[in-house]
Amino acid sequence: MVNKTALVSTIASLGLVLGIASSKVVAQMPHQDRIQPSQNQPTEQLQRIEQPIVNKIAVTLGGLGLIGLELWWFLLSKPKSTKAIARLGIQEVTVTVDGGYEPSLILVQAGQKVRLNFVRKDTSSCLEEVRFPDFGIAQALPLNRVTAIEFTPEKPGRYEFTCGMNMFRGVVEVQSADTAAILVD
Ligand SMILES: [Cu+2]
Repeated sequence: MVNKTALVSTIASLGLVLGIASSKVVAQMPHQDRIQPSQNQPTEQLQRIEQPIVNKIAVTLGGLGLIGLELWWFLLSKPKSTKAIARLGIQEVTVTVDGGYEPSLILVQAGQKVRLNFVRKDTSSCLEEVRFPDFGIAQALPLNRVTAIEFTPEKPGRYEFTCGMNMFRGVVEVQSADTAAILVD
């Protein structure tokens, strides 16, 4: 958390420095025009002086927009994780498939059966199949229906699942039973 905050402030200040630097460059533009006076008509010179002010505003707004985008990316776009709830010895989670997987990070315990209930709401053919290469699973997901995928992860680790074209990804994070107990306490 501390690292993330530090990273965000570093990026934000970098963005500010860049913004200031580029507005300085823009501010210097009229001077260059005076050093090298053009032999064109006077109306064109007037237009040249006006342009840097517009550029300055554009650069400032652009910089602020970039900073906002960076903050959003680092603070709000982290993957949604869900810890599986075990019922009758099965760890069950519903995964909504709509422009990706939600949740895209699923936390489970090792040595216990996992059941992921996929519900595909996305009509694109890209997401019509889900694959769990580590468990030898490739399953078609019919639209607007629950498709249960079951496996029992024996070893702790991160197990990726993807769409049929390897474009969208999710992760099943398997924790050892001991670690999971500590986290609950
Ligand atoms: Cu795909």
